[in-house]
Amino acid sequence: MPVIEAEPYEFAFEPATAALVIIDMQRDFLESGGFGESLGNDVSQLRRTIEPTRHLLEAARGAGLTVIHTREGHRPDLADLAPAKKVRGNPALKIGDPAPMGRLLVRGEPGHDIIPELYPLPGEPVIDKPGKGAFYATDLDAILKHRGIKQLIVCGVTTEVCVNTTVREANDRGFDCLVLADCTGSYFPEFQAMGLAMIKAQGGIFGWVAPSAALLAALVP
Ligand code: C5J
Repeated sequence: MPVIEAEPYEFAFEPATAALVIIDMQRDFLESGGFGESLGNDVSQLRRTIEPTRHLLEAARGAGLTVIHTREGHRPDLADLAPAKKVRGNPALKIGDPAPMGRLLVRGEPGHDIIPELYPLPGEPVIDKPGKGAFYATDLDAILKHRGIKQLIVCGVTTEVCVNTTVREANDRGFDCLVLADCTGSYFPEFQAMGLAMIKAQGGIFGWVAPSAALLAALVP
């Protein structure tokens, strides 16, 4: 069994029961004119995650790992959008409003789609989620259980929001999560650092953290 150098201690990687989960690498979060920028964020902060994640995705596909993508967004009729989520922060542009990449955070719009660099292959499940966590109101848990998955290798954005929420949900459901530091990103450097610190603190209370190079060494011997 390959052992990955990680914090707070080594991660015993079991490729046959592991899935790569790529969280919300959508145009709405990583490109100008989308939901992330509409909240006043500097989207360029996230772009450093693309190349290491692309490299890892290629290696995971080559090694036959289960690959799962998630997208945050809502039905075009917004029936699944909690009123509290819509008005939070009193933004000038709200979820569902027209923007340069289509209606913000709405399924089927160009901005809601995954960035071209990490586009899913046919057969790779894409989980559409209305919340921050990938388990809430989705079939992710069933898909993982049906495939016998026990470990999640987690990448994506943003570290302190959807990545942390998903890792906490997964941890409570009994999955071991390894979060890849260079493949996760935040609009705020201090939240990137603390978002990872909270996962690995207290003996790995939510999971493990490692650089993608540590996992690549096990995937591509
Ligand atoms: C946010 C996410 N930040 N994918 N969503 O609203 O982290």
